[in-house]
Amino acid sequence: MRIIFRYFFRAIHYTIGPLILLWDKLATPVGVQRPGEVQQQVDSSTRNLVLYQFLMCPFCVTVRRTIKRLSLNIETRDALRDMDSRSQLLQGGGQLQVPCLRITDEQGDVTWMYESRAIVSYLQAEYAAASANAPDSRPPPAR
Ligand SMILES: N[C@@H](CCC(=O)N[C@@H](CS)C(=O)NCC(=O)O)C(=O)O
Repeated sequence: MRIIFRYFFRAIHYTIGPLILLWDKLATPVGVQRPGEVQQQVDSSTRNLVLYQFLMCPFCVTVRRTIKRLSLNIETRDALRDMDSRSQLLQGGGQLQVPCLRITDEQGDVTWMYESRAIVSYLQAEYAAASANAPDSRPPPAR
């Protein structure tokens, strides 16, 4: 069963992957604009996050698009090609599955968050409010 999954993901990787990347390039989401000091606070908070990912993984594309939409500066590490990142993910998180968001809290405790949906929900819960105050996302004034 494992081998079937492996070949299935490999097939996605080399066939659908490039198409997804092309679509992502052509329809790149527009990031929210925040006032400088709000963006600085957001940047300082996202310094504690690292996204382990594969370039052509569709689940990773979903997370990267959310990151783009929310204008977050999050370090990404390629767990396919970069062997150090791959072993960090495996040793820290326990599974070689991407996307995985490494969250380090103020006490230095680390959480390895798997599942694209969980990661998107987490990012939205943490950072969409900071976007809501941004001038570009305010509703236009009533006439
Ligand atoms: N349900 C997961 C699926 C993630 C997933 O299947 N990722 C694939 C890459 S597209 C993976 O990590 N495969 C492991 C491997 O290729 O070794 C999610 O939504 O994040």
